[in-house]
Amino acid sequence: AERRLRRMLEHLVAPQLSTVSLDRSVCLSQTANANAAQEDVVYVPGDFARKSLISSRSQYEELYNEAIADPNAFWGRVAAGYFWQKLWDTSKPICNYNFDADKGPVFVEWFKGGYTNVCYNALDRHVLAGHGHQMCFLWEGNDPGQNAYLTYSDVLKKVCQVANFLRARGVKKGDRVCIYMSMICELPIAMLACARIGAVHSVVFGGFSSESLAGRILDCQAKVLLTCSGGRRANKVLPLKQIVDDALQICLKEGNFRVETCLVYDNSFAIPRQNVPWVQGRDVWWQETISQFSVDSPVEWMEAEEPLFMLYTSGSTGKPKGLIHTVGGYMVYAGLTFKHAFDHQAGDIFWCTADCGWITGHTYVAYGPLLNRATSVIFEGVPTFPDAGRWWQIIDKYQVSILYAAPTAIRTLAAQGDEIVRKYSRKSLRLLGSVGEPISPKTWQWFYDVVGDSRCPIVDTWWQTETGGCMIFSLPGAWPMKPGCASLPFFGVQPVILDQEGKEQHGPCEGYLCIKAPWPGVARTVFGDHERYENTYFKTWKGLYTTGDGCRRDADGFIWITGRVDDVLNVSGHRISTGEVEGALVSHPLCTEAAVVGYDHEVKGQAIYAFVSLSHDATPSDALKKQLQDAVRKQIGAFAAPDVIHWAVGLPKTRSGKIMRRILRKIAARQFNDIGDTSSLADPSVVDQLIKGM
Ligand code: 6R9
Repeated sequence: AERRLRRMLEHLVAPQLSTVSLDRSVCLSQTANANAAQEDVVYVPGDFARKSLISSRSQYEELYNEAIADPNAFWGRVAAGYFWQKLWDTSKPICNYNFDADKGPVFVEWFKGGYTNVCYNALDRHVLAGHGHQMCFLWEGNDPGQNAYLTYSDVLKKVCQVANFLRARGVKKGDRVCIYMSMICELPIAMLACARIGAVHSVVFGGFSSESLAGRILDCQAKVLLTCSGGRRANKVLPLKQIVDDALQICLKEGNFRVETCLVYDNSFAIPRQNVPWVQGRDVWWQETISQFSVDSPVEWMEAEEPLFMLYTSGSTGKPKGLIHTVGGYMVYAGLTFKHAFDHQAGDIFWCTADCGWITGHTYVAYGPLLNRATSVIFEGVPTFPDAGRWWQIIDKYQVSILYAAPTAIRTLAAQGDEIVRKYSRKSLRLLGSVGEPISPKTWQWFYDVVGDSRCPIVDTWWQTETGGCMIFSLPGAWPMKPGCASLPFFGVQPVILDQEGKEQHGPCEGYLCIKAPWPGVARTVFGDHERYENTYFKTWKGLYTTGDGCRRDADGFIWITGRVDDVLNVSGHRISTGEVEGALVSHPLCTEAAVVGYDHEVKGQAIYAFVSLSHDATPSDALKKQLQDAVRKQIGAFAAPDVIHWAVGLPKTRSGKIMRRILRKIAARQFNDIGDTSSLADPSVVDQLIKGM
């Protein structure tokens, strides 16, 4: 396999690009508004722009306008690039929808009546066309020296074996399968196996606690669970199977629900087999069992609007929602956004550093790259292990040409200085991408200058679990970039910016970001709770999809995402609900009330600040702080533990009892002179008490 990889790399290394940083001649004429401040604009390096798929704003505009004016032609053409066992009903509009909850149930349908299979399009299609020998996954383990290389036909065979196993265990189309694994190749393989047989996968990020996992298993009533014995992150061992066993205990106790089968990949790098807890009859070892199944497996043809997967995400209130993505629309949208956001071309080596437990991993580790027959790197470890040069070493090792990462990791690495980056060549890179949270101009510039040697454009991609794929991004090569700006909507995406009253604003403005009409990748419902889907996304502003983000539009028409406008926190790119953290805190017997806000954090972007009131018989102590943090670790996961716990005698509430988070945010940010109006508080003196208690 190593030799094969080396041979492939010889043929396929990305074109060598010049190191000229500012070739202003290429894109100058394409600026929407030549008055834009020069210092805010970074021109796409000439070499890149000359070779990019979309190389001008006018070319983009033509496609953008067509997608809106004639969605049948535009999306029909894109969808025709895939294999359909039966074509959608072309006598009807390609998209049928209602976004206005007053007019009846909200629904979205694309390619209705068409039958296809995402796994077939991601694997079989390429293998049948003679590309089975092409590298699919280049896997790099947590420890340097651990790697595995799988071609497209290798992956197809493994997927078929897992698919056959699932069928043998009685999994049928529409059944839910939960996946709880670390970033090994078997994770996307498991997802594709589900897609092959029409089972709905629900991947739960390996950092979630047993209680969170149990909640998700119960909510979707998963028939089978796929996991691995353990995972490794830096020097830590994640006892994944132990967490699974705890979760399944909770399912039994609290929901009287039993998962019938648990398939366990023996990841002996992490945990020796004899230390893995085992339940006879329910648990089976992956390697031994799967190898007994055939490497051929028939495809389940799926109607375009049947579910492909569900993924839980946090909102401002209540328990996490299991968003449903469907076969046809998601496939087409994941495929096309991958191609254009990353300007993907033959020979690229793509690396998305996200975990498959999040939407970014679903769309740009598993589905998008495979639908485009890309070769991609999958990395199990962390950026700083064994040292902060690991990412750059991996880039050189695999000749990565496109790197897609999160600002929080980029900030972590920037803090280590430039020297360790410069130790590595990084010559293979030609494009950089960012996702998950706003990237500050400072971090952007470091990424651009140091990591990309001022030679690689940066595509800043704004999107959400709900949107399925990238929505607003700086289409690489098409127009000059502005550091920190997501810029313009993708083909067919119609952003609308509303003011406080919900009035659509035109021209330069700031307000709430909504989307006017459906794109193929929008989530169709919340599993088991369509009403919640309607209430969360379609009731705030009539007839529009509400994103929950705020944004600003500048004179060039470029959109700058300013962050969440609801009670959702973004800690290191992880979406966390304030309500969930508060719920975990008040579950502690000594905590009577809790209010959680975010505050700016150098590396995490946002960190969690919790105001906690204790019952009268409790004494504040460091030990108690730790207990409270542990309560959050246990109920949600370590990544959601509050960084600061502030003992609060009282919380600032309105006379109707609503906590004024605006004030708490100011206190957490230590902006005491900027607290604002406190006259509507039931007891304004609590503010002074809180400040004194800092
Ligand atoms: C893909 C993903 C979605 C929330 C979203 C927004 C924030 C994501 C961003 C960004 C600014 C970007 N967000 N990308 N903010 N610029 N490029 O991250 O999905 O986990 O559902 O989070 O993340 O606030 O609403 P998800």
